[in-house]
Amino acid sequence: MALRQPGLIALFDVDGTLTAPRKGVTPTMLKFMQELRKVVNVGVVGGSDLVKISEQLGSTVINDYDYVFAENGLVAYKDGKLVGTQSLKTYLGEEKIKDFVNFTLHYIADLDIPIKRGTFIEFRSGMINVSPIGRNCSQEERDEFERYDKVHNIRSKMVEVLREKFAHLNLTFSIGGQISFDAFPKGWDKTYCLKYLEEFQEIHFFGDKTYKGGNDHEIYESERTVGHTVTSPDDTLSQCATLFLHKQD
Ligand code: M1P
Repeated sequence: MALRQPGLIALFDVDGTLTAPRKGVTPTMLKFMQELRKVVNVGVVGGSDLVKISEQLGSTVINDYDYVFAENGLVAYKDGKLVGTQSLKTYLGEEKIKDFVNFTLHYIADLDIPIKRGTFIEFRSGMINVSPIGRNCSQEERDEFERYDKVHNIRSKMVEVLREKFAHLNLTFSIGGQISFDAFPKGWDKTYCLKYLEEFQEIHFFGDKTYKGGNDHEIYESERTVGHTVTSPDDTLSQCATLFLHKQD
């Protein structure tokens, strides 16, 4: 068996890179990741919280990879153990959070979209996730909202308003999924997880939303990483096989 290369890590976004958006990982990808782990260190970094990442990558996810970064690394696991969390509550304070939540809920209440469900705001450890349709919509309703949003720009218009209204909070708004967007302090994007990877000289990052405005953009552009844009989980698999596995032959 080839030895793992020290100083080298392959780091993967989740939605659109290891899995289809909000869908579970395929057995083929799981098996491939375990093969990859024999030759390089492997980490995953998702915008979602650990509950959702576990739904997608499996309940043993924190033990299946060398590093798992939930909420962009604001909740970080190494070798199956929690190594760091960042708290939005401490950073912003209750008053500012309340203003943000109140304004956002009023905005959503006034929004005329075909359907609304529940859980319009999800408060996470290091970010606030906002969904105009509501997070507990069905998969079919989720897909439908995504199509509707592409035509009507519900999320991007809402982000514009929030960005202006809460300019003093210095927040980043990131549309990384199908039905929602994340709001977090500047710098708490996916580059945040790099602080846990100081020992690595070569960090290969794979993501599908590497374009400006996408939630993989900052880490893809970071001088600490070698960025790779992928178009689907199959493309991830093929690019990684070429980069890391074939050269072992
Ligand atoms: O990982 C990308 C995004 O995945 C989910 O987005 P949505 O539910 O809109 O498809 C969310 O967990 C979001 O926070 C995350 O950035």
